[in-house]
Amino acid sequence: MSRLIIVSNRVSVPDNQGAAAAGGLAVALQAALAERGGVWMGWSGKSSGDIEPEPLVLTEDGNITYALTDLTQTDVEEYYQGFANRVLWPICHYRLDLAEYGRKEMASYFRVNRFFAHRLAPLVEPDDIIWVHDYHLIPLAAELRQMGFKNRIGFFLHIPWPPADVLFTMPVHEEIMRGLSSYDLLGFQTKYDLENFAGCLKREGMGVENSPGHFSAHGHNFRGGAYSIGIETAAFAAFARKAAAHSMVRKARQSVEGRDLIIGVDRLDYSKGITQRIDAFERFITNNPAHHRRVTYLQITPKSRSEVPEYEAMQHAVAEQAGRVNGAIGTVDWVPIRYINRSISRPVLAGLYRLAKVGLVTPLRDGMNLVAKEYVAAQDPDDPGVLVLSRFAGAARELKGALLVNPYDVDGTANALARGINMPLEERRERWRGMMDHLLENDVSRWCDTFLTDLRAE
Ligand code: GDG
Repeated sequence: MSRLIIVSNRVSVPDNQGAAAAGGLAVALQAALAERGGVWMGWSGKSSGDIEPEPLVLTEDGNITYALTDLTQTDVEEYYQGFANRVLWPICHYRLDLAEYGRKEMASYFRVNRFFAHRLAPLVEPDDIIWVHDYHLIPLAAELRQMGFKNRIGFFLHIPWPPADVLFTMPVHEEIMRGLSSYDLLGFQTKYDLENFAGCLKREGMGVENSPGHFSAHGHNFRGGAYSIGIETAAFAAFARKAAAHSMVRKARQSVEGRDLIIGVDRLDYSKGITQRIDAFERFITNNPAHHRRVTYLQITPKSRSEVPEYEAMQHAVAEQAGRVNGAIGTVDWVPIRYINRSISRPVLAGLYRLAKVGLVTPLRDGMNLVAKEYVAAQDPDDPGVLVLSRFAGAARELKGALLVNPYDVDGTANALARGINMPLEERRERWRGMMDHLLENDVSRWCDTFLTDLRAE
């Protein structure tokens, strides 16, 4: 079997607690690498200041080699915080209003991709297959091709792909489309993202779709498909069952005794719809006085990308909003919203999912959303909770037993919350069983295997 090389902006190097602590995606990729032997290359997360980064730091772990590079401070600011997080991320999440174009940032994005290609090149052998992840590294295959590499190269996009009218607002959209056309296989989260990509390619005659999922553009034939990412379902379910005994989870259970728990878990990101969700929770309480003092909404929101101004502003906005709602509807013995603005450990998270009667997952736009899948996997089969899920998350295409909502519709989300909280046991069980069966069958190992099998096929 050919060796696998994975390239992603950040690399999940197993720490002394073992790989499992890193979460489903890292575990699946590490398993795929261990099976075939291989290399995982990416940015170390560190800056080399204003001097050229040292050569790659290689760490061997069994038959896996982790290859890390630093980036200069200018590249961290322009490539990562600038173009990746202030242009591609907002555009792919349909936030044209938040995209900040700058020539320096765009140039840095392509420069860093060339730098990655040059650092990777000495490690690549002719039979290796190369799997590139996410929006930071779209031009990587084009750079490798220019250097003469003929390897099979695949790309998986973890975030949504927008329609042409949105993408084309980006000044370098043609270069980005050209970059994607250099891969052999493009993986998207859903068929809607794939359709959007095909629409972008055809709109200005940049390429053609010869048959469904088979494209030609810029003199290269390639394929595209929908590969919805999963979680380690069975392992996470067992993990959540055990986590119920964790001391922090027991304390949490005691502290909500007699009240229903609603849980939200999101990186602090404007795409996750956190402020709209808090509005919906407040509306739910206002419209349903019977639930006043009878529910607790726990929102766990680790800080994310705080160097980017929009994220810093949001941090203040969410804290202020949660405080305002607590002030407006709370009582001396009831804090309606518990807001935690930092990361909590994975076992505690799993136990809290299981404790919650409703999982409230309402992104304004999301490639997939693994929280929705983890919430389902963590439930007690005898007494499962209800998933309230945004129709704009990729996961909504799969999790048919969820109560689907439009997160922009505050009343609609408030009504779904009421329906979820009051849902009879039989209906909860039936909805949950269907979703769980789907997640067991379509777990992250299957996602990984399917993509790699298709990438290997000529
Ligand atoms: C991108 C795409 C796509 C969150 N808070 C804590 C914590 N988490 C973990 C969750 C989950 C992960 O972070 C978040 O994954 P999501 O999928 O929900 O969202 P993104 O980070 O935006 O991921 C997304 C994904 O890539 C995979 O393709 O689904 O659409 O945007 O695993 O559990 N984990 C711990 N403490 C926390 O406080 N331990």
